[in-house]
Amino acid sequence: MTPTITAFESSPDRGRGLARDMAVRWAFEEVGQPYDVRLVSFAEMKQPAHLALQPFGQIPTYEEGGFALFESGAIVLHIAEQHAGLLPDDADSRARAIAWMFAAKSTVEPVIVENEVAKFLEGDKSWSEERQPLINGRIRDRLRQLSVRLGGAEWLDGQFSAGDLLMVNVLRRPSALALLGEFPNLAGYVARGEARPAFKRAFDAQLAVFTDHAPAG
Ligand SMILES: N[C@@H](CCC(=O)N[C@@H](CS)C(=O)NCC(=O)O)C(=O)O
Repeated sequence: MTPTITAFESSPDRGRGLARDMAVRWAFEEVGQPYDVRLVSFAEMKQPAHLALQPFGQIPTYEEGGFALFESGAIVLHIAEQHAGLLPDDADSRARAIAWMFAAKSTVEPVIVENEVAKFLEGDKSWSEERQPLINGRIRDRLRQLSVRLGGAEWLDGQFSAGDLLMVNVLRRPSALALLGEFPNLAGYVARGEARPAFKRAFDAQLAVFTDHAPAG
């Protein structure tokens, strides 16, 4: 059965690969699994039918038959466990790849998202500008640590994995991208991820939601 995911009907970035269905689309493309997409409006995301799938009223969700899942990281892990190509066979390497998935979502992403929250929700506060260097400092610290660990390697731990997929996806967020010039090896890492044919197919599919349905004029 073809899995169905949910994605924004109307996205703040107009489908530039930042909404979190991007990682799920990319994972599907890496493993060659076709998928359907159900577009949801912001209002629908807060309705009981969607909340039953995603308790926080967000996208993406994943449905296959009677099975449903939420959280992009968990969905990518589910896809990676069901198909070859995103997790190594060797148990230790597999555990380390999963650790990088968690690192992307729970250690690197939060400091980046903090900046987005600060800009969009707290930008008008008197203390907002004063706080900015602290937020950027925390992002820079994480990027520096990641840069040291990556060193001259192509991927974080041997072959490309779901850990790299989520990490590249997180580093593509504007607040990280803005600092990547200071970390050439991370900039190269992101470029390698974006150059993967599966990334391009996923990116184009998300963008097509907005270009194909763009209002005339
Ligand atoms: N940790 C969640 C975050 C999901 C999330 O923040 N989704 C955003 C789109 S990228 C969303 O639905 N935002 C609308 C809202 O929170 O109301 C995941 O990775 O799936």
